[in-house]
Amino acid sequence: MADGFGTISPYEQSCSTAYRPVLATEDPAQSRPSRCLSWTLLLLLVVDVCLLISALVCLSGLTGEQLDLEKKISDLTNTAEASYSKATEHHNETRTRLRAVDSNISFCTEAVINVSNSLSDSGLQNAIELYKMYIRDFCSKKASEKAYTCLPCPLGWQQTGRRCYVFSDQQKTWMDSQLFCQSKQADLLIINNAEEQQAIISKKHSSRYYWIGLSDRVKEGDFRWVDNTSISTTEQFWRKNQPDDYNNEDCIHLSYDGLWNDISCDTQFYFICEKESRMIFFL
Ligand code: MBG
Ligand code: CA
Ligand code: CA
Repeated sequence: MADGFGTISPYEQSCSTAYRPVLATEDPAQSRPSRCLSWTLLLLLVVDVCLLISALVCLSGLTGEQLDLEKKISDLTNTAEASYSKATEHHNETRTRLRAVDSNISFCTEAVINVSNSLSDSGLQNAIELYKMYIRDFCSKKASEKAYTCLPCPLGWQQTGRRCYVFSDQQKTWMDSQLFCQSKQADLLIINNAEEQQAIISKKHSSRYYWIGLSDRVKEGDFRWVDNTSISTTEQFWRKNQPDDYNNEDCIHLSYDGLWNDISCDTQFYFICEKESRMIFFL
């Protein structure tokens, strides 16, 4: 067995993958575990060194990236700080300017009022007069035409020739209706002829009663329009057997069919206001 170079026992081969001769001088019972340990330690050391080297390599890379990142953050911080201080500067400047403008506003307002006063006193009045002159000239040429360009009804009123009508959307007593019309520079409707009677019937709501400007409130049987003209001067469109002054009926309304009836003036009905169209701008 002892050939100077030693022999390999099955035990040793199982401890290490590497081939390792056992010296003849060695006591195999004692040296086998310690040799196996040293080989294992050596292997561990090599592995550790490798790990350490790779860790160092990684760390050095990380540190480089970290440094880059830190630099970027610091650059950004500097830029943001610079922008902020610039914005603050602008803000302060704007505030100062606004204060200056503010103090000037009251002065400007006064100036504008003065200028507009002087304009309405002289220049503006002249301009208006000139404008009126042109309109008058224009309208005198238009007068022969049937178009009432220069004689319009107010907004919301219905126009038939020079007559303007408005049909109420609320119900009132006869007197309140007349007062309402007067507040619109109008009167309750006066029906002058059959043509107007027909025009009104065609415009009115078919299922509503409407007050018209006719009554015998002052003297029983003496029917007068709100402009105080007598009914005898105009055509009449009474319902059958009306007027009958049934229980003191003094005010006249249009029935569903548009024919006339006298009824108590305190009844609440819809009503029709009428006024003449006027030259534009009241020239
Ligand atoms: C009503 C009239 C009323 C009175 C009454 C007489 C059915 O019509 O509205 O005013 O005239 O008739 O019966
Ligand atoms: Ca009456
Ligand atoms: Ca009646």
